[in-house]
Amino acid sequence: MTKIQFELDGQQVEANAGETIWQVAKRHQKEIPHLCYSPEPDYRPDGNCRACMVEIEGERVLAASCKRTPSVGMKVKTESARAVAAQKMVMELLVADQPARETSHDPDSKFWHWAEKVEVTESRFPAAERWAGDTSHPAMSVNLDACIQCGLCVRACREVQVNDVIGMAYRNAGAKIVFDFDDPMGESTCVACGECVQACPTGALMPSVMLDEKQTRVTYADRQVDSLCPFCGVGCQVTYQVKDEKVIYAEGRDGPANHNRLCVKGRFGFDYIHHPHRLTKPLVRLPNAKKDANDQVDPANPFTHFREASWEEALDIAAKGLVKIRDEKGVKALAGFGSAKGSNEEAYLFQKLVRTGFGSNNVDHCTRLCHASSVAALMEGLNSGAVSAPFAAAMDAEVIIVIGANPTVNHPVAATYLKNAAKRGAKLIVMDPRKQALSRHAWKHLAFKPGSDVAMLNAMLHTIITEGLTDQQYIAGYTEGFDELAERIKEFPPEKMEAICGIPAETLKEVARVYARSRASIIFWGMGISQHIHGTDNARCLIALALTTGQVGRPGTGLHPLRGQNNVQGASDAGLIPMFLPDYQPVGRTDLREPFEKLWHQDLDPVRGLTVVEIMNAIHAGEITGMYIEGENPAMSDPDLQHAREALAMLDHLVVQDLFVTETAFHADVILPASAFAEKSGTFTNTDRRVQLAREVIRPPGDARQDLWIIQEIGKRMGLPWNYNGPADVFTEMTQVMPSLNNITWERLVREGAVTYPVDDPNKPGNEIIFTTGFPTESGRGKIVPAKVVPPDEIPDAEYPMVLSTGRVLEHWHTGSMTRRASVLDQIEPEAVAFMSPKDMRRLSVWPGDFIKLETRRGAVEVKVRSDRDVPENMVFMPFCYAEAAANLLTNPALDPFGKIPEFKFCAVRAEKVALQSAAE
Ligand SMILES: Nc1nc2c(c(=O)[nH]1)N[C@H]1C(S)=C(S)[C@@H](COP(=O)(O)OP(=O)(O)OC[C@H]3O[C@@H](n4cnc5c(=O)[nH]c(N)nc54)[C@H](O)[C@@H]3O)O[C@H]1N2
Ligand SMILES: Nc1nc2c(c(=O)[nH]1)N[C@H]1C(S)=C(S)[C@@H](COP(=O)(O)OP(=O)(O)OC[C@H]3O[C@@H](n4cnc5c(=O)[nH]c(N)nc54)[C@H](O)[C@@H]3O)O[C@H]1N2
Ligand SMILES: [Mo]
Repeated sequence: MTKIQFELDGQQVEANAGETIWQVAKRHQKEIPHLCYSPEPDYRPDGNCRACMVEIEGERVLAASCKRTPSVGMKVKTESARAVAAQKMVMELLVADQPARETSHDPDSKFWHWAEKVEVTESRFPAAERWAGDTSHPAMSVNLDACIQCGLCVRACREVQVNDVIGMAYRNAGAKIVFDFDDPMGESTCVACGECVQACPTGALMPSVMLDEKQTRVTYADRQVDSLCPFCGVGCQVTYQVKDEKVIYAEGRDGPANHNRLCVKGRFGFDYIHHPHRLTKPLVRLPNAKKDANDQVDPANPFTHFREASWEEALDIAAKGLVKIRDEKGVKALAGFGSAKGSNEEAYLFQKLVRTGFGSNNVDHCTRLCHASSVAALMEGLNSGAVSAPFAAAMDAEVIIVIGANPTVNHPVAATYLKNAAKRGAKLIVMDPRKQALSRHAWKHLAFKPGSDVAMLNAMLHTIITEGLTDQQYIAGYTEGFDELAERIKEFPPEKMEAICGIPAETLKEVARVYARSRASIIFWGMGISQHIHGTDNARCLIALALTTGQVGRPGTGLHPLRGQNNVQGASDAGLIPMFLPDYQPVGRTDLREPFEKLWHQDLDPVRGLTVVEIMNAIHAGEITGMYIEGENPAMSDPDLQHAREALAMLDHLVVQDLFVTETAFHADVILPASAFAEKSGTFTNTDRRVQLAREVIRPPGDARQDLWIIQEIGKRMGLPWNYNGPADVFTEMTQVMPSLNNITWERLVREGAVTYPVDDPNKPGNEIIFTTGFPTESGRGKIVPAKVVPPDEIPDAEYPMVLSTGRVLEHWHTGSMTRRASVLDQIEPEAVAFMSPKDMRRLSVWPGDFIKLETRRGAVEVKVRSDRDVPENMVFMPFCYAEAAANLLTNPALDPFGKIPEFKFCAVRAEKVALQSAAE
């Protein structure tokens, strides 16, 4: 691209292609006033506020430098008398309409900083009449008297996050920003991502926590710390503002995954760490407190059954109980659940504790309930468990398939990129029995029958193969197993699959053609694919789609299972899996086990351990009697909770390490108070394979301690010669046995913040796109594995006629332990709800807000019902975050044979209206 030479304030300068005058000036250390323009994050310039006017020689009118690009030989003056006078005049006109700085909503805003810099903080002009404020939202305040109609919030809402809630209404002096149809913000469809608040230059939109009742800013941070968001696998980088050792606000940073964007949880969901229920002292079970699966923790009084203890005492009891079982009953009588909410270092140390201290491979974590089946299929086909390309690759794609995932709810910041891509013209295809917010941006939404993914995807493969839409060169060069697929797929013509999946054959063909023919197609998937007894088969079909069409390994193509927890990728890589040592080395392979035995100075168990649900079954069978659970809440997250809770209550010895007395901790013998995300340093690996550094923002409360320290203390007391000096030390050990971390050092992470693996060179960035030339399998080829159509385990019948599907809501995290203690999130979604189609509600004669009873073969709950047109007929959708109506009392524990994942997404349920008195009980 050619560069453009021009003159800036008498100096010869060069502009890159597309660069604006403002940007060139900035590069030359000149900052021109700007209000409606946001260089960081880089929003589309609009040029409406006119604060950035500059003089261009030979032009009669001044130009907005934020928008204007220079041409060759142009002479620009940013500091001429005319330019400065214009900049000042703009400011003076705007100041006239603002509340005075002392009483303004944010005297520290960008607006007042610029007013000060251009020396115009007072105005000769009369103030216009202003719109009233709006405090209807629990997290954000709207004060329109400070609004300068710069439109940044509109761009934030429409162009960046693509939520389309904020608009500019009315004209001229009466113009104002509105939410939806001029609704109060709190009643609008706003999803509280807060992008507008972060963008607003004047304090017209502000986080309510900073304001007093007069809407004047009273809160200023003492300091700020750069870290990450604790919630999902997107891995947003965040700056936390701290006052009096409390986190008061979170802002998005320009991380590689989020580029300043956040969602409601990341921005407003951090205060669970300050909740009065936080554990601040080790707790030991009272001798007379019997364990009873039917006894539930009382949220108002969570500490009954326990007494406080010193760390010495608690750790001794915790470790001695484990040692006793190990020595008396054998190493297989113990098991451990590590955490995908913890760091890589914690995960690594936890699995090392189980493998060397407990003595077996009975270690697992929530990945088993999550993408275990996807990983089983990916390992089988590609010998890799990670994504082939980052989610932002969607921006380079022509066709984007989102199947069995609901990213605007579960990966909201990743979803913004999918929406950006769709706006730019990419064809978005959403495949989900339920409609969702993304459907509105989609070229097609295929609302197929739940549990019929294989039928639908096989029909697509059938079309691709019979119509010759395969990439023969790719198949020949990089794959194996195609001929078998071609043979087997004959059984699955679209015309036949139509009846099973409910999508017309013509639509299936059309979608198949579009996916196969496009220059670049990418597939994103989630729990709708993985959480089935045929989850591995579902994922096999997606892999086959990519391999037969060569839609992988190039920009804009790929396979991306959207990883859930903030560190589920890292925890899996670090070996929190019963069949794999770190970096997916099978425990049974003597040659691959050896390096670990050498490094850890110990022989290791060559037999695969038990998985999450298998461990619960083994407890019932009397085979496992002791457990250590760190940062998981199986008494809410496992399927068939009654069974799981009975297992937890049956244990002779249970050690739980958490932030709260969770439903799981309630059954513990010892509870160890741990550090929350914001209270520790460590590395976390996001869904894109980015290893990112989190920094300790504040100290853990009271006597709560670092997870890493606690795991180490348990290890020492079980006889391990451990002496780690902190996370950097553990990370360094990990790099010795984990080739995935080659060329990533702690120092590099401190310097760069994030590095994507695999990395070829200490000085080069990591590889965002992998499988560019084949796969890390023995043959170097990707294996295509055909899948048969298997129906879900429990089909609706006369007794249980509807389908129960479970999942998530935007504001809550899994078992609710964190988000139901986050004040803003709990205010937005305060009570247990199930979602149903208006038609089914009419059939059951229930109104929104009525209680319904949901009953399956395993249990029953009563819950409020909400009408939702996105839910198909004959389905109930329920989030599993509500302890008072726990969805998992209902779910089916039947497992996928390969990934051992339960069928959370499908079981048979009966729904009925609850008589009023029963609901009130
Ligand atoms: N707000 C919030 N965000 C989260 C989480 C949270 O708890 N709360 N959890 C995180 C974690 S760990 C994970 S794993 C991710 C999960 O993120 P997602 O995978 O998006 O999660 P779900 O909502 O469980 O399920 C996704 C979709 O599967 C659809 N589905 C149901 N049955 C079928 C089917 O038979 N076939 C297909 N194809 N689809 C079906 C559902 O309608 C639903 O829209 O979210 C992460 N993000
Ligand atoms: N019905 C149904 N059930 C499901 C699913 C579904 O879609 N439907 N999805 C499944 C999926 S995908 C997943 S990933 C699992 C999630 O299942 P879990 O991992 O059991 O759920 P979380 O609520 O995330 O549990 C995390 C626990 O760690 C604690 N914690 C948070 N931070 C820290 C920390 O830094 N240190 C320590 N020590 N503790 C911490 C929290 O308080 C909480 O108790 O649920 C599964 N269960
Ligand atoms: Mo998950």
